[in-house]
Amino acid sequence: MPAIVVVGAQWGDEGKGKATDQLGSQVDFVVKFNGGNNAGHTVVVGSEKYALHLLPSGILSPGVTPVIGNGVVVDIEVLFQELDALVARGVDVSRLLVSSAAHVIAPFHRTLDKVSERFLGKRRIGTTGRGIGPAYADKINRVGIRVQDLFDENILRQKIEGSLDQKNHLLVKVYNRRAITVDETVEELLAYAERLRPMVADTSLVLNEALDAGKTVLFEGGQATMLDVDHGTYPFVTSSNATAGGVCTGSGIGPTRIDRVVGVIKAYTTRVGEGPFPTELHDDMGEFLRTTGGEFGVTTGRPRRCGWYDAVIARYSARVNGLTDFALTKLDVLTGLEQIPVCVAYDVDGTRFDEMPLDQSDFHHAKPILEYFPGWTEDITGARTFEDLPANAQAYVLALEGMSGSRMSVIGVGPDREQTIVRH
Ligand code: 2SA
Ligand code: GDP
Ligand code: MG
Repeated sequence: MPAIVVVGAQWGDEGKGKATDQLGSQVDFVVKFNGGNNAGHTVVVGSEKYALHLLPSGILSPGVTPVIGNGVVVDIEVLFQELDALVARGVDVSRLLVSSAAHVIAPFHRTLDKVSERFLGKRRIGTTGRGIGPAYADKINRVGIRVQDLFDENILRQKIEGSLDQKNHLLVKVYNRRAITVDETVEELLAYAERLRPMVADTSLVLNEALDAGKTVLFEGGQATMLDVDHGTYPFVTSSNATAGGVCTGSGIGPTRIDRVVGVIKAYTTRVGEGPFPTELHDDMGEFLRTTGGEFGVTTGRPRRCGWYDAVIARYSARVNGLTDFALTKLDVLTGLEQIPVCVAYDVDGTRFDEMPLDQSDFHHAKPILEYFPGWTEDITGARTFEDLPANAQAYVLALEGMSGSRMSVIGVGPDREQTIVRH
């Protein structure tokens, strides 16, 4: 399997970090192709717990080359903080490669993200405040700063001037903030340039040559399908393509090279930030899932909104990502429930929808049509084969598989690397 893609099939935090890390021992490269340090991936290895943001989760596997692709937005200050923290814990980070075409999150992007959210008030997106949207907006607006610009002060200065041109007007006149100077931004970005230089590479070339040589490359998605700027619940989305299509544009490999696309999906659903969420629970059950599942943001600490599994979303994800299989996670969190509701379709003002509604307004009004499955009480965290699971847990997985549009090849029964069932 030379090129494998791992993407989130819901609204993020499905356990992509664990899935990527778990495949880490079998791959040569792990590539991030979208997003930035808005991501929060938790990886548990024995008694050690790591929270990764900008760095690919594969960085924890010895022998793997981690790659930050051109589709990522890089906050260089955060990059070095994260690298230093891993080095202090004995992780070898020396192989990291960063695309020369990746865009840079400047300090003013962070400022703009925070002030614009405050300004939006009730209409806010609920961003992570890391400057992701403003950095991607500059990229699309063709006034972005790229990693390669950091190595020529004159070019960097010109780019920053171009980027700040209209922003200072907005900051001063609309947001009532002080203007940001070109000098301070140049100084802040140049501070890291020399340290970054040896990591910078033509990552598209490196990856294509690796695939030609028969190496295995894993592409790790940040955020998820329903947060994708094109296919998610726009405008309540992130600003990148988190679906499998983003792999090609975000790393410089062609679609014909991809062999497997795994959609990571929780046995229930969570969302952090604003936006529609048909199966959301506002009662004790929601609190149960949040507490038992530890559903708090890895980057911001925000409590995650929780609800039941949504098969309409699963089918949609299977379709827009071309999934070859699902990795179902956090099945253990449901242990102890007498019955488990699953959303099989939506009721929108009296009309049944088996697929995602065409119109976003309909999705905002969607009420889940639920089917109920019997629960189990046995502890499943020690299960290592499908047959180790109690009959009701097996039946729940098979029912989800039947309605979700792809095979469930991996089942997570705990946060540790080892707490995984692989179905052959
Ligand atoms: P942004 O900051 O511009 O990308 O925010 C836009 C929307 O995307 C959501 N988003 C996320 N959703 C789930 N998990 C994310 N990563 C962290 C985690 C989040 C955290 O792993 O827990 O710590 O809060 C993530 N990143 C972005 C965000 O909530 C907005 O809805
Ligand atoms: P990501 O953003 O998709 O990588 O996911 P996060 O790391 O933000 O959130 C997933 C959380 O679930 C982390 O705390 C993981 O350690 C944890 N986790 C992953 N898989 C499982 C599982 O199968 N069972 C349990 N109980 N926890 C899991
Ligand atoms: Mg996360």
